[in-house]
Amino acid sequence: MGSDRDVHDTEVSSRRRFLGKSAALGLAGAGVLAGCKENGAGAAASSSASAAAKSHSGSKVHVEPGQLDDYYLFSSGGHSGEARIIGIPSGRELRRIPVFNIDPMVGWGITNESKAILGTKADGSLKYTTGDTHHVHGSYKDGTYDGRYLWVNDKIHSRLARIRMDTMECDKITELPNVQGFHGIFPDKCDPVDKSINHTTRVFCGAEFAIPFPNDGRDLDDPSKWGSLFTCVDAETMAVRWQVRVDGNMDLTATSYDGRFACSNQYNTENAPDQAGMMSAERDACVFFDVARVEAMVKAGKFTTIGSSKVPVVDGRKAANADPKTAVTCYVPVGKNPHGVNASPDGKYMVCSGKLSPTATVIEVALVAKWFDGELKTERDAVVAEPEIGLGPLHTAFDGKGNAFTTLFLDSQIVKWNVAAAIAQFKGDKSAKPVVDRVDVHYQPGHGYASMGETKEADGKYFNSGNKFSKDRFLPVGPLHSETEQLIDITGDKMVIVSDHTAYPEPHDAIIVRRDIVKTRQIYNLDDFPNKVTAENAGITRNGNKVHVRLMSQAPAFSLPVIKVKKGDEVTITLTNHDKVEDLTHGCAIPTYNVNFIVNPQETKSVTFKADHAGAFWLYCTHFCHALHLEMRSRFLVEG
Ligand code: CUK
Ligand code: CUA
Ligand code: CA
Repeated sequence: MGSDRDVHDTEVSSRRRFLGKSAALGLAGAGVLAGCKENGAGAAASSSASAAAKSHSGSKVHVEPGQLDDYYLFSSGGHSGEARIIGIPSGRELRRIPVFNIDPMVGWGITNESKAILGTKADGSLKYTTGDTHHVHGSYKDGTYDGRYLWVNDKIHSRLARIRMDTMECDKITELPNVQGFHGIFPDKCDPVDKSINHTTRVFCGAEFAIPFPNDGRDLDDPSKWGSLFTCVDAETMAVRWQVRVDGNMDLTATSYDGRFACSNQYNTENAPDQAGMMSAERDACVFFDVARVEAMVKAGKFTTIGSSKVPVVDGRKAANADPKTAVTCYVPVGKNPHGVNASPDGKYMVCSGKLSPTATVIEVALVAKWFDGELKTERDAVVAEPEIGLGPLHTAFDGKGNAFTTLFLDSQIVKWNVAAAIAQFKGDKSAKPVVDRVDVHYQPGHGYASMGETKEADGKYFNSGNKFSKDRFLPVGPLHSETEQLIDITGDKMVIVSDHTAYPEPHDAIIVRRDIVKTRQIYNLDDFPNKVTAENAGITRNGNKVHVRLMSQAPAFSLPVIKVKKGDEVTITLTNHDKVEDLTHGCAIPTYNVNFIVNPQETKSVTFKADHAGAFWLYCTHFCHALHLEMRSRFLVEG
């Protein structure tokens, strides 16, 4: 196996020489940038990796029938608009969480309760029915996950959603004002002023696209007037607290462990409206926000507002922040068009992956603090390392033992490199060799994430490579392929790919959380639902043409065998599931009326619709619940 790896390394480095820096630094070969690697290289990679998997996997990742996984992987779902839960190491998909999408399985986007969270127009229809989720992050306490919340972004409509981890359901969605291309999110880990508040109270949001302020049709032909805002959302109320206007754009977001900083990598410091312009500067930046200073500005009334939005907007542009001692922002120069910024678990560093530069840039958080204190000459002096790691670095994860793992999109590799060695090399130590190991993945990795890697409890067990192309890895299923997620054992010096699993297009980022942190409810609590239906209020009430059907389910029956309404009525059906047995879910579907949702044990949901056509329709249970599941139905009769 060792010689396989050596042969392969040679092959890869010659390919790198062949591509040269023009591919990394310029526009050369759109196909290369798009990840169209030649098949030959791919096939070679494939055979060496499967040999590695054969020699190493077995019991390590095979979770025996009846056994449980060690970790939860919480993943975004890309333009499916959802979030997902996967067991690690098995790769078994455990659940999908509808967020910005419509999901008839649970009734998301169909029930009144989910519509209220998603947001409706004046006529009661949904404001949006699509979403594009990229980043899932969890709430923190003491520098690690506390199992309360997950947050996920919607890039299309600039919304932030929160998921309760006890039920794994979205409970709030906030649309961010005056931004577009809301991409990076990260919760804070500690309060910037009151250190006794060492849990998440804010979520920071970076916006990629510049737009006119306000975006109401003005300045359409003058992009020089457009801009991007960094947004802070309250973790509990989900209200937008404040925004900061920046020079350039934002991409990914990270937060420091001490609570002082949020930061965002910028690939378009040029503020260019076109691709060539976005790649014109030799360096871009990672912008740091001094959170306490921003909040002091807001408190002191030193802000503006945009259009009808009441959210305070603080000026974080360079011209207004020339004096470090009062600045709210610090723009640290990094490699060209970087992608991804990640905090090391020791709290010391932020790592920006180069993307168009074959490097990663290591920024020391304490030096950024020094800059804000006026004790550092230039912003660039906060950079303590910039190792060459390979082509197309996108995202970096950590093992908690001083090593970083960066996805190389163009090289189709994960590179393991040592942060201390990179720093030594940067200082001039010629014997320091940062790169420890490389492994081929299949193919073109985007995000990579390590077990507990975004916490102080990073345990260095697993790294998951989220690959953008799978080609020959699975049975072909038509022109649209599955994505591959590859699990890598990172406990040893050498990385070992231990399994592949599929992913429905297209997850971006995920977090891997130890299972003991996640404490879910077994059933719902009846009293959590103000509109619950009990024996006391069950039945049909009418108020003019508004009919309220209060229904109960208990296996294997609904409480009403017949529900009769008149054509033209506005019908609300509220259904409470009175079963208390774990996993005993019932469904409620009405043919031709587009009603389709489930109620879990002790849960209540409702739907409202117009009975606009007459006839007999069987309201039936969709979720297999009992030997008499098929018989579990009521007659929904609409008189003409
Ligand atoms: S982004 Cu998709 S691979 Cu939205 Cu985090 Cu980098
Ligand atoms: Cu109730 Cu099936
Ligand atoms: Ca750029």
